[in-house]
Amino acid sequence: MRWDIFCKVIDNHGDIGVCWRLAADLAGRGETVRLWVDAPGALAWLAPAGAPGVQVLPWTAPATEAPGDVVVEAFGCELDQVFVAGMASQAKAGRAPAWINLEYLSAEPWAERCHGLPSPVLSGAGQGLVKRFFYPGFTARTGGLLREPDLPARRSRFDRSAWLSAMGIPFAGERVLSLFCYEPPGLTTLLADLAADPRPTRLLVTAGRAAAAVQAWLDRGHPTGTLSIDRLPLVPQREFDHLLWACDLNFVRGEDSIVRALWAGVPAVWNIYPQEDGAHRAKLQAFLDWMDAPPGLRAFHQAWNDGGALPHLDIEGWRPAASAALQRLLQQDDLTTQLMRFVAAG
Ligand code: TRH
Repeated sequence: MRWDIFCKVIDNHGDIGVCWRLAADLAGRGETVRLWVDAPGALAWLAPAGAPGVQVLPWTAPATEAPGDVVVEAFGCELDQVFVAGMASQAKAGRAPAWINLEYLSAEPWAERCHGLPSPVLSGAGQGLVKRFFYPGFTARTGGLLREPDLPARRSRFDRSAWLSAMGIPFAGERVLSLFCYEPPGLTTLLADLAADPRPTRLLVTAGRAAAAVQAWLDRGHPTGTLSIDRLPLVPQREFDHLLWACDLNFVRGEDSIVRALWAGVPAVWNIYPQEDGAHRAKLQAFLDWMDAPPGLRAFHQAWNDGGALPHLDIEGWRPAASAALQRLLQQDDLTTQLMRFVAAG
């Protein structure tokens, strides 16, 4: 089938990150995809090699091409009326494209309730058409999570030492952590704790806001003690996955990276995307509930995101919850499988 995925980059890298993964995963399964994006700049490092079957199109002017068989409106970005008019005329000809509204990820109970609901279009060029809401999620009654078919096999073949050495990162058996975050209140305490810990730590810091936040701490002259810091360049998504697989614990953020951290099967700490109305707090609690997170991991999340006394890292203690979460998810169909089935079922 021919898919049109529309993506508006609000900020950071999550919108395009999720849309690219979906586009590439669909194409990997033999689908043909046009990815319309208003700000494609990040794709230069996120997916420098592109993907066979995915055509990236600038969405800086109204899309006037004839719609494909499936139209995905990612994260409530609004389609151009001229494009919707094209969908309506295909519908009149008996070839109505499936119109999917792909939503943000949440473990809150409403994701199950709202997943799959139809939304009849009552006005405008699309009057009479029906969009359907597709909610990603962590349970069998949601649309699931993006997971390429070969991911578990690639993960189990992954050689951590070889990857670290190929990246030019020295490794002598110390614990390895990755850092991808905004400016979480708990960061400075974490850095000080790691520096003072008798066990050596290597912290792999991603480019951008995480690197700037760590640099600000270093600039204040804090001693680094047993903490070694390596700064990474922006790497393609595939390498980003490898980074998460190479670590004993991952600090992640946003939407896509927390999902990828789950696939790594090791503990993760989520710097949730802050929303002005504070809605992110309920979202974080729902995720920790679903994770069956032990009290120490919950307390760490609380302080990491909102401030207060930061508990010590307990990687070993948090590992069983991460393994169990991975096993639960592997029993469920991935998002692309479910989306294709949802579209086929009409
Ligand atoms: O960048 P994020 O914080 O993104 C988002 C956006 O802010 C979005 O508007 C918001 O709604 C959402 O969060 C909740 O975090 P996320 O979602 O993890 O996306 C980051 C992407 O960047 C992910 O696909 C991984 C990728 N990435 C790389 O591929 N290589 C890198 O070197 C880095 C640092 C990231």
